[in-house]
Amino acid sequence: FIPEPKTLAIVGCPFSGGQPKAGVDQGPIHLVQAGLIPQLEDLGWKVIFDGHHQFEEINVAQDPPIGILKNPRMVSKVTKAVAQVVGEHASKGQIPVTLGGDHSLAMGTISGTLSKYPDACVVWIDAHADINTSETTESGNIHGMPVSFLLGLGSKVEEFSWVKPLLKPEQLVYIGLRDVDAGEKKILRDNNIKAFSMHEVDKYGIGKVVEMALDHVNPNRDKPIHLSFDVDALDPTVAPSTGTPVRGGLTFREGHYICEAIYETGLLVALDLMEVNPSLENEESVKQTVAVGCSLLRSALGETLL
Ligand code: HAR
Ligand code: MN
Ligand code: MN
Ligand code: MN
Repeated sequence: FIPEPKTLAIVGCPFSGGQPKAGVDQGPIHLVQAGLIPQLEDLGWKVIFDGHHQFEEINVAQDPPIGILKNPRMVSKVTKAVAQVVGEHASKGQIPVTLGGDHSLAMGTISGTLSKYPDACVVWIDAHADINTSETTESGNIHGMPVSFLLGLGSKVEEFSWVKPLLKPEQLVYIGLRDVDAGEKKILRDNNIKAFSMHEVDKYGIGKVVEMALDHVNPNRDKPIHLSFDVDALDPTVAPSTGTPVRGGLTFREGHYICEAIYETGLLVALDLMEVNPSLENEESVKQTVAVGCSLLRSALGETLL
């Protein structure tokens, strides 16, 4: 008897509309060209490559800012399409692995996951909290806002009415934060959202931090996990090619440890790797960042050191 291999669906999302820097849309293509698919097959997965979704059919002729939110119609339509694709893969029992693209995409991926697994928890690995509302955002870049939409915080933006506030604060935990806006700090406090910044990583060590993070969102280790990994959580010396690098980040091993520990729970149902921007820094930096991206994904999907 040969058991049906467990199946992954790679969803490439070459999208950059949630932030101003060109090139992050080329992230997924670089990750796949670096050999991601055979690397995951080598771990025993059946890998369905669902393509690089160009979202060409999404045509937004006029997209003036709403308040200061930039490209709101485009971001809304693309993330809605991503929610649909991710939800369909999840419904088939496949693990959607979404390659970004900017982190506004997580509005889609997490909506897709929650449509199939309403009790899933979200482990968000990032230098940033991405929880600005339309009231608090100073940049108007929607990649700094997806979590607030998922939680239903802030005043409603009609264009994003398709995003159902399916995530509750207790279903969310952050690791790696170190560049959080004042307005975001207040949101985290007011909503009792658990966050482990780099200060806690230094204080307790990554092993303890991951244990405490899972104890918070998944105390009985029985709920599905969506891991959303922004590559800028890593220190810029480890992952330089990203749009908003912040010094003092996770080491190579700390990043990988998080992925390994989540895999070990056996509860992973969806995975995002976001914000790899192959047009930033030099050729060596790009190679390094893309390689680290592939390597994080392998760790989250079962690669072990021994
Ligand atoms: N907090 C800032 C803003 O809202 C910066 C957000 C940068 N976000 C990302 N994603 N790179 O994590 O604009
Ligand atoms: Mn498809
Ligand atoms: Mn992010
Ligand atoms: Mn970030």
